[in-house]
Amino acid sequence: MSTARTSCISRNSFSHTISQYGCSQWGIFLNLVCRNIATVVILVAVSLSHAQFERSKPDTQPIHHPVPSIQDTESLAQRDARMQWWREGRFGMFIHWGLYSIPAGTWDGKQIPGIGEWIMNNASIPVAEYKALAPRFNPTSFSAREIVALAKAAGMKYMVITAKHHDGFAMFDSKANSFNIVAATPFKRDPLRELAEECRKQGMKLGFYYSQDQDWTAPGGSAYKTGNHDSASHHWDSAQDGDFDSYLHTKAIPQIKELLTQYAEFPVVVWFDTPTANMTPDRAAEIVTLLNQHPNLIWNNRLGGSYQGDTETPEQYIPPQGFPGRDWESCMTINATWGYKSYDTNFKSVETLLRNLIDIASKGGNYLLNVGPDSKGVIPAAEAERLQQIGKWLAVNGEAIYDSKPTLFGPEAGALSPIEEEKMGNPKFIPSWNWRSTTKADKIYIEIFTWPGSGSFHLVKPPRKVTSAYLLADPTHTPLKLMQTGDSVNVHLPAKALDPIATVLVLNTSN
Ligand code: FHN
Repeated sequence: MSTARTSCISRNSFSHTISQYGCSQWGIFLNLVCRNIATVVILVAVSLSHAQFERSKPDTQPIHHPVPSIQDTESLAQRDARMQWWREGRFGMFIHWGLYSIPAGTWDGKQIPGIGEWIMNNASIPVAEYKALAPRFNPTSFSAREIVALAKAAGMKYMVITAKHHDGFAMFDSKANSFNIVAATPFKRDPLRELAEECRKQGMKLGFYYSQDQDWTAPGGSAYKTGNHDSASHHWDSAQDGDFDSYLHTKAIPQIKELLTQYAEFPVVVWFDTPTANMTPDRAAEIVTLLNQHPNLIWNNRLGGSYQGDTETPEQYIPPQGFPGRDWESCMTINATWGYKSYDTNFKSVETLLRNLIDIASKGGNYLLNVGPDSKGVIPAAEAERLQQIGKWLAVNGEAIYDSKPTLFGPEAGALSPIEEEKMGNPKFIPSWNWRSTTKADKIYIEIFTWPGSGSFHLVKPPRKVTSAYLLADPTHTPLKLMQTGDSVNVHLPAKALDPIATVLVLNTSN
């Protein structure tokens, strides 16, 4: 564990390159996987114990922080209470929305490669030219009511919106800096305030993303290096040059204060991003002093300065084993960009999105699924439709996901390849997509993706005695025939799956 922690610090806090966030020390796991796709005869050798997926306070030496954070001082019970709603929620909406939705991936007539919200950096757009987008930003079709309602319909329990991304444009009413949606655009409305009101009305939790370190329009803000940008400052326009401390003290810290105080009970989450070497422990500690004044707040592991925060944040991937001992949240795009790009139609299928959610829940994590509203403030129809479909599945099967505990098995998720390697030279994890499992109290849920042709689901050595079984999508919960032979159990299934993507088999169990 301490090795993993060291690795996190070096990758998250002191890196100038974009990396996959989170520790990747999987160790030697998944030593036995037996699967038979045709019959779903699964020999479950419990090589992974339940405890490996449980989230608790890590058993590590505390890191010395200039200002102790809440995670350094609270008890395990206090931490569990603070994290409770988040752990139960499992599914959240990430919203990347800002000025970059106007160019939507195209600048000077050219399609700019890369993610939409990075267009300023990727196309080396001068500060004045980028700032000139603000007077053109008038997202009159933005409806907080509709967006919150969509998140609810999708079965999401919280949302996190970009209050300020790396382009430095604040999507809220900021007195600290006038480059914001209220002061600098004809729109003049504060979407964060409107979302806060709607979240309050509709019973949704609201969090704010804030790029505390990179800021490409404020003098002194950091920038990741792209192409031929200056090798020391990574800037592409002298208007970006300045003193990082003065950026921190005149913009980032005052704006974080505003975000923490202007919206009553929100934010419940602060989502920091891309710390660079500039975010030293002492500088991060100044931000932690503010965060500490909000004892229920949850914040991620991307503040920098060696602070670990509450949550690991694997980006665009699902860790094969979750993060033992840590809360975690996989953040993923619905197509290939976070911020809107008009020509990115590379949408993931509902099947993929739903399997991701189930896979993540089975490993004890949360799924933060991104949408990118356009310059009128509308979530593209292809994204909204997918969310509605996920919500339909959750309306029937949500019991297996919300507030669930991770799998009691493990090998069903896949195995390390004996031959294939990933980029770093480690064995490649090959996921298997037959089924996943979650648990709650005395129930074991088996989310079946590949319906067995054999007409039964077979478990060898289930970790608890199976007393009865039914399908969650069967409104009558008619008991399924069980056959116990030796130390294995066979559950008879109907010929056809009740859901083409995932049918949930519920096993009532006793110890
Ligand atoms: O650079 C950002 C990126 O634009 C996006 O916001 C993602 C979301 O996790 N975070 C950074 C890359 O890790």
